[in-house]
Parts: sequence; C-alpha cells; structure tokens
Amino acid sequence: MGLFLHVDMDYFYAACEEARHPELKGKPLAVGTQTIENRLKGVVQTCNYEARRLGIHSAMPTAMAFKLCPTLNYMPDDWKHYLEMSGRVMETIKSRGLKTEVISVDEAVMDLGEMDYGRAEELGNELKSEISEKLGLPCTIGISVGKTYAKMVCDASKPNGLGVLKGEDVKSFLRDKEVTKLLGIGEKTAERLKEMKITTIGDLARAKPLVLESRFGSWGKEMYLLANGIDNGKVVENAAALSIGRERTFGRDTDDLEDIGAMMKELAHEVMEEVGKQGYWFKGIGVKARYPDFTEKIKNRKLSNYTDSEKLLYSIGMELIKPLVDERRVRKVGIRVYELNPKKGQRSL
Ligand code: DCP
Ligand code: MG
Ligand code: MG
Repeated sequence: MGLFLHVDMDYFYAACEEARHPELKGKPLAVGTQTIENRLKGVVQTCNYEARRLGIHSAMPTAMAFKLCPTLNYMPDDWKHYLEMSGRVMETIKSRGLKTEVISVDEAVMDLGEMDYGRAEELGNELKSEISEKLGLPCTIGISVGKTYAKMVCDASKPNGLGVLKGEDVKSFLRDKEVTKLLGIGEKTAERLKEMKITTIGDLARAKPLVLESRFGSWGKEMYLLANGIDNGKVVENAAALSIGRERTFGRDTDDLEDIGAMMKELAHEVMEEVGKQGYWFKGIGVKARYPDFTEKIKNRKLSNYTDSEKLLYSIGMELIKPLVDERRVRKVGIRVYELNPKKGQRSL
C-alpha cells in the first residue's frame, strides 16, 4: 500500500494574523465574522490554542468567547489575506512535484506512492520548516497508508505535530475511537449505528458488511472497509484549486430567505472579485448549506456557456439554495464557481 501525507494548518486564520502582527502571539486570539465595532454580534471563525485552552472554539458566538476571556484579542475576518497565504502554502506543498490535492483553504493531501516511512517523515519535516520559515505559519502533518488515515493521524497530532501511523498500527489506532471520528460519519449516521449497537470504530469493524450495506448502501461497505484498515481513497489533483468559492456562518441559525439572500449576494460579490482578479470565465456554479447539526448539502449546476456575470451567479445561486433551505434552518451558506477558463493573456492554472 502506498503512503499519503496530509497537511492541515494550525488555527489557520488566527495564525495568519499572528504572522503579520507578532505582538498578538502568546495571548488568546480569535478571528471573527464581524468588524471590531460589531464583534459581539458575530461568531468565532477560529482561535489560537491559548484561546482554546479557555474553552473558546470555532462557531462559538463571539459574545460567549468574550465572557470566557474578557481580555481576548480580536481580529475581523480578512479572507483575502488568508486566501493569499493559502495560495503560498499550497505552492510550497506542490513545489515537491508530487500528486497533490488541495482539500480546503488550509488542507492538502499528497500521494507519496512507494516512498518509505523514513523518507516520508523527512519530507514532512522539510515541509513544516519551509512553511514556518517562509510564511511564519505552524502546521501539522499526518502520514499513513490511506488518505483518510493520514488526515486522522494529522488531527490527532495537532498542534505543530508530525504523526506517522504505520499500516500495522491502523487497526489499533482506530479500535477504541467513536465512529464519528471516522471521516464521513456524522451525527446522524452515528445515531443510526448506535441503534445497531455500534459505537466505536472497532464495533464497526466487527459488524456484518452486508447488513451495513443494506442500511447505508455503498457507503456502508466503504465504512466497513475503512474501519478494517482498508482505505481506497485516491488523491485527485487540483480538486479545490479549480474552483473559487466563499462561505460564511450566520450570527444565528436562520431560515429567512431575505437574510440568506443578503448573505449570498455578499458572497457572490466576493467570489466575483476573486474571479475578476484572477481573470477567469466560469461555467459551473455550486452552493452549499450547512445545518445546525453540521451536516451539509450541496447543489451544482453547469451552464451551457462560459460567463463572468455576477448577477447570473447570484440569481442561479439563489435558485439552487432555496430547496436546500426549505423551512430548515441553516448555519452557514457558501457559493462557488468551477470549470474555470482563463481569459486571454492572463496566467492559466
Ligand atoms: N473556519 C471557519 N468557520 C468554521 C471553521 C473553520 O470560518 N466553523 C475557517 C477558519 C479556520 C479555517 O477555516 O482557520 C480552517 O479550518 P480548520 O478546521 O482547519 O481549523 P483551524 O485551522 O482554525 O484549526 P486547527 O488547528 O484545528 O486545524
Ligand atoms: Mg486547520
Ligand atoms: Mg482544515
């Protein structure tokens, strides 16, 4: 089985702020959705580990965070800066010329092929120091025999860590963890599994694959294999780099289409600013809704022609998101464009 290397930046937005404002280091810091003046009305997007030790976390109302820590340092979301830093992180990671998939703004996974553990660990350390020296940002790296396990061992090694999970240790690493720790298993699936007396990944590994398949379809079989140390996930090159998107959490959960429309308008505008800057036409439009239980739904539409119209992006975005809301409250919405085509004379991907 080949090796995979997963990188996830530590407290990414807040770390970007610390990197350009070193005086913020060592003290609790949160980055939130609102301006400084309106800081108590928004939610925390992320916070450094000093703040986490006080119980502050992503998606917590900022007012609550200030209750937990009245001296909390606060910075408003500056996504343009974080996007730029993200681009530089990804450039560093891709500079090795290995097959790389950008998973989110602060995450990427690499297919190391037949590389051995020693060399993989060396590469992990090289990337960590390069990212830290060039950009002043900490990250954590996980190395394992599957894409999913590399991410899981990365999560388990945070912050500023490097974890190697060898093939022979995967099953014992997974055994006592709750099923929700297995990527892709959300609260809903966990509840259904609990009804079947399955609470740990070890329980899942011992379950009957046919029963799982009958309850959950092909995903049932996949989770059974994952629980048993078999991870067939592939690295898909440039998956996220080929789309430009923005998403944002609401101050409170909402099903009000007017609120959602206003947010979508703002996000569509921000997406188009970036698309304009990078000089693309786009053909694909995607939206996403995240619900209070953290499950998500997405909807995509492919247009028949390339466009660069913000108005079209907004109106189709609204059309796509409406059925996802449909009297359900949402916590977060997002919009993105994909199938990008560089305009003449400008740099291509
Ligand atoms: N983010 C957000 N709203 C959330 C969660 C995350 O806006 N509810 C943003 C801010 C994070 C970035 O996405 O910095 C990356 O998310 P991660 O889940 O990787 O979290 P962090 O990088 O902040 O922390 P960690 O060290 O746990 O990875
Ligand atoms: Mg992160
Ligand atoms: Mg992440």
